[in-house]
Amino acid sequence: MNQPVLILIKPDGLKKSLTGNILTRLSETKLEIVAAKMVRVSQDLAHNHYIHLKDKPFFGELIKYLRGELHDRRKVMALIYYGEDAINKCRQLAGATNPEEAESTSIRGSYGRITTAGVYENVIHVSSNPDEAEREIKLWFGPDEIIVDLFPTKNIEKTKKIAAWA
Ligand code: IDP
Ligand code: MG
Repeated sequence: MNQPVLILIKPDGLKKSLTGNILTRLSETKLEIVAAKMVRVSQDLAHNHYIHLKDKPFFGELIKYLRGELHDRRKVMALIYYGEDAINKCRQLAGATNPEEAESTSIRGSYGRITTAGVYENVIHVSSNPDEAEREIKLWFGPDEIIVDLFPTKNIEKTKKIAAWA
């Protein structure tokens, strides 16, 4: 079954210049990239993204990590890959959450580490199941930013000043 998956190259991945490397690894999946952008992560976005972990002792540090406060890189790269069994394929390549337990040839096994503050810096985020993928994609992307129709949309009236090229 074709499905979408949200991928984030986290601030440590960007700081370590791993973007090309990670995208090359992911291209082994033969999945299609249907959206991509650089994002400055707000407190709200980070909090909502990791809401399932909000009671964990490492939550505060995890939010700082995703926002780039630990790496002086206030950005992440967000992508949506789409295709057959996309979630499984990407999670296989990413490896286990704990980089020390991840297979050594996986992305996290190759490039991840555990900080002295105890956060797993594991270079990449991959949605863990179809429901999470849908929830996360709707947090990170609007319908207009994705080149295929993934989920139902509605039209809303919005009057807001936006920046345009001068
Ligand atoms: P996942 O990223 O493999 O789906 P989640 O359980 O969703 O794993 O955790 C989200 C992120 O929180 C992980 O990628 C990692 O950066 C961090 N994390 C998860 N569990 C721990 C932990 O036990 N200690 C420190 N950091 C953790
Ligand atoms: Mg997860």
